[in-house]
Parts: sequence; structure tokens; C-alpha cells
Amino acid sequence: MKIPNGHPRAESLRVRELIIEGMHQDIVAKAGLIAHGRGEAFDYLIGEKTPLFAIEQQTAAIAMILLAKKAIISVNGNIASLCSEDLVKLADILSVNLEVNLFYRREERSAIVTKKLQEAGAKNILGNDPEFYTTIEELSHSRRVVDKRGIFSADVILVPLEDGDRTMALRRMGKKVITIDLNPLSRTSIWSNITIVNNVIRAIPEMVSIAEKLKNESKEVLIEIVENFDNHKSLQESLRYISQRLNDLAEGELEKPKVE
Ligand code: PTJ
Repeated sequence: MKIPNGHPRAESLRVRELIIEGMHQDIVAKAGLIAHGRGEAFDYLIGEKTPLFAIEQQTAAIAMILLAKKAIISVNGNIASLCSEDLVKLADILSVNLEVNLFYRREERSAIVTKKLQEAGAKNILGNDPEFYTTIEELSHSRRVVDKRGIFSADVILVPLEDGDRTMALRRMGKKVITIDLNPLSRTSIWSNITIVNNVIRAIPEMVSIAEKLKNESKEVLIEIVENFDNHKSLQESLRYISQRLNDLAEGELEKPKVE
């Protein structure tokens, strides 16, 4: 559908079209549309722009990835459909691999998501070669199938917009998990070492810029950034931000309709 430029919600509608198109191409699962709607609702609450606390979360995330022995970015249908180009840029700058790992897994769908990443310029995409498949025993659903060379052996895993139980399983395996989730109350958000409460559409390109800057920083500086970050406090800050914003709107900042 062509979105009229003058539409007051044009940007949001364009992003919706990407997800819908992704679903028609079998990149996005049907449930991915529902997940997107939930994300949109939380994005409204933070004002559909990146708050300062998210910049701090994104900075800590990049520092943690740069300090990792082996980091990996897990890719699902939504993220592939929304920002594969920026995701590939991020992986390149950080010298990490992408691994396709789907909740609604089918070999055919994995191959389609892989192709989408390849078209965006990705090389070495993991999660598609049965020779390297292994399983995370704690998980009962199809995300349990992971790549020995990727998620299974990585110490730091970035999981943009995710369902919760894998994060718990990965933490129990001793791994560090970074997530991007607009819902600060989700199990993934609570269980991650670093939660970025921001829309992936903004977060990934912003993380590319942060990575360009931090890449040349010393190990000491990166360690300090990570040690100063407290995910629990950071989630509390994001909730305070939302409450304050809603309060300000309720107390008078809410836009009034002007009918000419
Ligand atoms: O492609 P698959 O098969 O791996 O399936 C992917 C989905 C997303 C369907 C699957 O992981 C799922 O069901 O996820 P959930 O449990 O719905 O959780 C998705 C979370 O992402 C929710 O907390 C949303 O608020 C959040 N979210 C949705 N869109 C965005 C987002 N967070 C950041 N940016 C978004 N654009």
C-alpha cells in the first residue's frame, strides 16, 4: 500500500508495511505482526523517539560486545524484515556473525530469512547448516536448535525483540544476553544483562554510530562503561520516564484538537 506523505502517522505506517510485506514473503511469522503491534504501543509511551536512557543502554551494549570473546547477533523474522541493512552494518563494524534463530522455525523460512540477510550484504550467516546444529536442552520449542559455531559457543548474544524463555535459558548457560525490547516489563527485558528499551528501527542505526566511536576505545574504558551499567536500575529509569511522560500529558501537555 502506498502511504501518503502527508499522513500524520506516515512513518509508523511505512514500518507497518515493511512487516506486512515481510509476512507475505514468509520472513515474518504471523505472530510477528502481533509482536509488532505490542511494540508500537510501547513506542507511543516513550514518545516514538530515543530517550537518553536508551543511548546509555545502547552504549553499554556495544561496549559489552566489543569486550566479548565471541559475540553473536541472533536474527528473527521481525528484525530481518525491519532493518537487515543496518543489522549487517552493525555486524560488520563489530566483526560478529549473524545467526538465524526462529521461534516459529521451519527450514524453508530460515532459508528465506537467510536470503534476506544475504541480499542486505551479509556473509557467514549461521543457523542454516544441519552439520553444525546442536540444541539448548532447557528449551522445548524450536529456538532450541542453535549453531555450534554461534549462539551455542558465544559468550555474548544480542537478541533483538524476543520471547522470554530463551533469554532465561541462555543466562542459565552462563551467557550474557543483550536485548532490544520496547516493553521494559517483558521477561526478556528483566532477564537480560542489558536491555535496550527502544525501537529496533532507531536502535540499530544508532548502535552502528556508537560502535564506530567505541571501536577504538581502550579496554579499560569499555570495562568501565559495562561495570557502571545496572540493568535493574536502567529498567526502573525507563519506567519512571514513561510514568513521568504520562503524568505530564495528563497534567496539561496533551495536544488539543484544533478544528479549523
Ligand atoms: O520470527 P520468529 O519466528 O522468531 O518470531 C518472532 C516473534 C517476534 C514473533 C517472537 O519472538 C515472539 O512471539 O515475540 P514476543 O513474545 O511477541 O515478544 C516480542 C517483544 O518485542 C515484545 O515485548 C514487543 O514489545 C517487542 N517489540 C516488538 N516490536 C519491536 C519490539 N521491540 C523493539 N522494537 C520493535 N520494533
